[in-house]
Amino acid sequence: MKIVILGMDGYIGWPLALNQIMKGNQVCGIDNFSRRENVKEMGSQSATHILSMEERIKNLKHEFGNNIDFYKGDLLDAQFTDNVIKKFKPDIIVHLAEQPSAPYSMIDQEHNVYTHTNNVIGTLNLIHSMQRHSPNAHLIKLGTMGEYGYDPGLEIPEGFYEIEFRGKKAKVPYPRLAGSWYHWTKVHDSNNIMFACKLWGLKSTDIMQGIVYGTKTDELDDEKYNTRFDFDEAFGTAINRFCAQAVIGHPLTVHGLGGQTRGFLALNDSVQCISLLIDNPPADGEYRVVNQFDEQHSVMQLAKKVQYIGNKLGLNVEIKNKENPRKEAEEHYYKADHGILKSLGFSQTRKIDDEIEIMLKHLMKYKNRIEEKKHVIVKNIKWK
Ligand code: USQ
Repeated sequence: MKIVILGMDGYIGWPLALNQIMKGNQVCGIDNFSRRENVKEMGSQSATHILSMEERIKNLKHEFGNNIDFYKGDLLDAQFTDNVIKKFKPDIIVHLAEQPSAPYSMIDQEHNVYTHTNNVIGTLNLIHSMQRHSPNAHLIKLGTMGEYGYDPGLEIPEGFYEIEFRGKKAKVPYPRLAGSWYHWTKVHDSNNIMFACKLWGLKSTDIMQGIVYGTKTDELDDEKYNTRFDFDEAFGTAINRFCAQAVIGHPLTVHGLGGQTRGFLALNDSVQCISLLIDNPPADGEYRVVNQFDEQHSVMQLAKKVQYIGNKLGLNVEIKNKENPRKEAEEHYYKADHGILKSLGFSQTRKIDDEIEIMLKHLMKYKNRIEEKKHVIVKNIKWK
């Protein structure tokens, strides 16, 4: 199969590219390297040492032959996007090329508008190019569980639900109640893609993904293939940040009482899920939504896990609650379906406790790189 991976330089894009090349698929990667730049803007760097894309491609070609192409470019450049889709004529397009940080989008107007432009307009350019040059391709788009939000206190289905209103029944999109400007960009994308499927008969899977954690996948054994790992306040997510903090003896930064609950999944399982979706497309014209996570925990439960496992490894891990810089409830009801991926054959390969141990041991090798940038751990980006 011919697969375009948009955002191939990213945390998930890179291990996914390795996974697909090792499966014998032909991969064409695209990236504008904005993640590297945006992390630098935060004053930070990846904890793991990562190679440049040029070096990564050189190593891959050396080991796996010429089944890989890479183009530096931006989805905001409609001509560039069009040229790539026209030239490569992919069977599958995996779209991971978005600004992924909620805190980054909340810094100020400029960061909010940048996130909206990058994510929403970039996706619009992509679906127009698809319609022109690859209308039969399967678009796999990374959305987020955060599109549903964490407020309504209702169970969450996978994308759609049945309602009865004034005597009539219908299956309609489940309400989206996102909690940051970033999360809203994903909602706008979802609406646009759903409409494109209806209008042009495109087929797409919209992934509502939970929080991904870890440094390793089955394909990432060799340090030269490391994927990035962020721990700054904007680009590091809770569990990855807690592990980086534990390694340098920084108290774990639990927001409020840590009562917010999320769905989680290991990097290896995120790659496994996307790979399953690649192999199992929806019908022509179908817009399919899948909820992609496997374990559910509160932030405080996570911090306690990192503390327990870290202490077992000889670290001295302290937890420190801090005032929550976000607009979030202290606690909330959370129960979300996630059966579609299981029905396609997904089964968890990494349990959170095991992966935390693997991650801590791996990050200990990079303690100096985390120490060097420890000032980025608390920046106090507030939801204003
Ligand atoms: N949190 C802490 N301490 C920290 C960092 C975060 O207590 O040092 C708390 C936050 O207040 C929040 C929870 O942990 O309640 C999750 O925050 P997060 O930064 O790990 O995740 P979030 O902002 O929700 O965004 C991340 C990814 C995003 C993805 C999303 C999936 O950055 O790309 O879409 O997870 S989900 O959370 O399911 O919406």
